[in-house]
Amino acid sequence: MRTTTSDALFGRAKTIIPGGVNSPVRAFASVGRNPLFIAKAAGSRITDVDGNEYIDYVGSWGPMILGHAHPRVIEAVRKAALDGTSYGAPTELEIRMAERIIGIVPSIEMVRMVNSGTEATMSAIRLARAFTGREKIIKFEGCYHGHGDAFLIKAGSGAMTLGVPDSPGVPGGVASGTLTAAYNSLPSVQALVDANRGAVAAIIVEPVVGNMGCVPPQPGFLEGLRALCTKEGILLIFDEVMTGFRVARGGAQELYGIKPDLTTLGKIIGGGLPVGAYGGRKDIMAMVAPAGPMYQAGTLSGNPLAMAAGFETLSIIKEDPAFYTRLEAKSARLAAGMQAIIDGAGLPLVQNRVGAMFTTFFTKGPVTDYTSAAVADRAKFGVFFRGMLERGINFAPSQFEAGFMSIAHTDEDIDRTVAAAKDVMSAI
Ligand code: KE4
Repeated sequence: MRTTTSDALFGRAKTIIPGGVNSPVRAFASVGRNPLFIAKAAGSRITDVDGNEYIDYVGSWGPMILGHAHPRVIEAVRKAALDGTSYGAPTELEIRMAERIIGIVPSIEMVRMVNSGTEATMSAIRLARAFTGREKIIKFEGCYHGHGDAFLIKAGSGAMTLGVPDSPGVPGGVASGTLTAAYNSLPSVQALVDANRGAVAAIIVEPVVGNMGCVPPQPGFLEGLRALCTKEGILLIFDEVMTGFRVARGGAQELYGIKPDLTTLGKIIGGGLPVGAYGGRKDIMAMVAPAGPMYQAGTLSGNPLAMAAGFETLSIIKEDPAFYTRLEAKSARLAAGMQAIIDGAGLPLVQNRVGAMFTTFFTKGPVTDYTSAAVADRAKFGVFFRGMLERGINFAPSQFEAGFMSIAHTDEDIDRTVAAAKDVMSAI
């Protein structure tokens, strides 16, 4: 496929934007080719500036669960824009958005809108420290909670992809406040809690990991975290920025029946516009300014356009009782097709999937944590990624990211994806 325009734009971009992109994973650094510059998208498809069209499984890294440019979402944003783009003052739609989120996510009694997943997790950690009076947090190796200082310790996503899980620039004092455990290992968490008794404010976890590739919780893991947090007076924070409204209507907490103390959200609740949120128990959220002393603020938090896009997205999902059943059928169809290729050729690959988020790891597996994910063959994944792109299929450009199905993907899209994968994998 011809990508001369994208290549030229990348050359221009690199001179004035760090790495030529506004978020590292977009640079395709780990998959051995220049990134595509996108011109437009609709439904399950994206089109690059050279006119190449792709079936898209990135979906803006999760937000586009309805598919790109859903007409009702576009219309909601267009209508809202006619009345202004931001007021810096409260609006009724923010109340309706809060009611909608509270009505769907089991553990959220009160919620604050922010502008990104990173803002949501940074705020949730500050709130946990304010509420408990404790300072340390526990996160998991390979989990990514945005680029806040406290989280860039053995982080996943782009940090893992680029091999900088511990970023420079994070002060030692901050890093020492973050303890890291192994995902799916309750003993590793217990050991940290025992060694820091009374000092741990929160455990923050991706209830289904997307940021070392998709890694589901083993049976009992989330339940164990819940019990440990309850026993030790530690707040359990589910980072559902990716899993929220993705793996089930009420997110992973509905799917696994676990009630966290705080939840962070993002991506889907913005319908593609910049939105994050954190919420949970009323007694905890009551500490957030101006109701309480814990300060957090944002010029564009809850702005009319983002609320319009997010509210319409959640409304469309809410109106369709069969939404997640249909989404599951699409995701299962793709997984079955891929598994048939793996089994048929006896390939040393393993698929992890929870609902409409998934990863094919280039290792025999099982992949249950950072260590077992990190051994995946990145070079082979790069060959797979480039081969699929050449055949018009856009997968996540990193072995350590999840892919996303939308309700707009058709059986024809999926069958074409499987056929392309069969072709590419026969040559790896
Ligand atoms: P943002 O600040 O990028 O909106 O959200 C940070 C974040 C927090 N928590 C989880 C579980 C997340 O997955 C993310 C962001 N996800 C990545 C994709 N793995 C965003 C893509 C990117 O960094 O460009």
